[in-house]
Amino acid sequence: MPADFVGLSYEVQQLTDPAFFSPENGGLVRAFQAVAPRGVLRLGGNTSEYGWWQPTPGSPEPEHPPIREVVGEPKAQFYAVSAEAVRNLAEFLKTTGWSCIYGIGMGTNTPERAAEEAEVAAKTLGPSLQYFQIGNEADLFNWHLRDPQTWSAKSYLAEWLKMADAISARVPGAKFGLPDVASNIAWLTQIAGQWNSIEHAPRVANLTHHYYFGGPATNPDVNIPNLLKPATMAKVQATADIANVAAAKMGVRLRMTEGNSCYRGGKPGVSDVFAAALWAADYALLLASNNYSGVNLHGGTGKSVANSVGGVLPGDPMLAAEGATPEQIASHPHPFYTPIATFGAEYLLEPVAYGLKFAGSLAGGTILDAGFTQKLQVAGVNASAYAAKLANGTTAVVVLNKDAENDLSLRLDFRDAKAAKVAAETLNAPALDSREAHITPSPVTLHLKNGKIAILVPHASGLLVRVG
Ligand code: BDP
Repeated sequence: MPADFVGLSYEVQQLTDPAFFSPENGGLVRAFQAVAPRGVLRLGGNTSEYGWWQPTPGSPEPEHPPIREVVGEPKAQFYAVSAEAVRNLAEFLKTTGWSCIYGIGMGTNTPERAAEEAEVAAKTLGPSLQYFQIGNEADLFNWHLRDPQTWSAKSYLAEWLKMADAISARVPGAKFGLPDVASNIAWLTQIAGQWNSIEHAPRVANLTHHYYFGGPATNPDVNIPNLLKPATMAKVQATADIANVAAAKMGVRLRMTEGNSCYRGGKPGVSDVFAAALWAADYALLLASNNYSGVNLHGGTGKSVANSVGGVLPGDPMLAAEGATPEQIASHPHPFYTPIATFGAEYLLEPVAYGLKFAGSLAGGTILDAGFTQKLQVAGVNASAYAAKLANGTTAVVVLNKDAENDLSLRLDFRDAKAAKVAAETLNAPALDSREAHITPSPVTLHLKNGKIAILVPHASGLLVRVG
């Protein structure tokens, strides 16, 4: 599990405010560092298809191709990405200790403009640039950006290669992630199948895909019991199995570059509560166990994410229908799934961020078989567990008890660590539907006896044990 496994995903449109990703934006710098000391910021999202590169303030806006407006996708409103925003982003990344996956539009872009932007981004970001991503969720372009009769993984790859080649010509050694699909994992298989026949293929760092548990907010199936049930993670495992075959064929790793609990901006009462923290910890560690290089949970400002889905977050009219006043709605973090909530110049970690942070406790370690990780169900309790040998030699175990009622008693076997120091932290909140999450030292002192530790993980909580 790479040291920078933890990641966040933001809309490219966030760059229209150059003061946002800037070292001067101290609250955001601190929030990023609180999520993870090292992490990966991914810039992409639906809005990345509507940005145009503006190298100098006077550069004119290019002509844009016609676009069909469909529900859930942005309105045909274009915006400029400036060199100033990229310069500030570079300093922001240096200050936070994070790096970035830089998203360049495909839907309405040209290879020439993409290459021009990439050249400046590569020079400006330097070692903070992990790789480029061209296009966001191209498996959905048949809805609004391409001809549904002809659009496929094959036509996507042909177009992608033109852009990647143009970028590689101006940025020697440029690396890429692809195909960043919304959900069609078969595209990874198809691309991997075609890859070896490509002459002088561009350098690929990661095969990438997105994941939203469900959506939109109005969907009654998006609820806490469904989010936490073992079948949810079994589906994640099934996708990871397919993705791993494709990645092995291409000799690259995988990354889940954009996802969260509920698409179109999240669901109040599910995405913004403690259940989402337990889900995020479980989800991130399951992908870490499947050799993913990282996970980026999507969020940002309410405005950028609302724009990314057509202007309105479905969670808002839902809250209004439930009787919330306009003031109550306005004071709620937007989007509902965001790991970091923006309130003016203040940034607060939401419950889901604590789940990601908790999973990050194993970052930099070698994942071990925890004995029941893959069973996703422990002694009749809905729980999972993950273990890692950390870089400093410590062995760490994370147990996530997602059960709404049953506590879990376990004996952890650390047979090689007889006289070692034991430390423990919990991920907790008053209830699964609490609008809060905490990571606190375990209230119970744990002891190593004959290489074993007896633990009790109360229902709806997580426990991290470090030995060594
Ligand atoms: C994804 C898009 C992103 C949206 C998100 C959502 O890439 O821009 O914000 O869904 O629907 O499909 O919440």
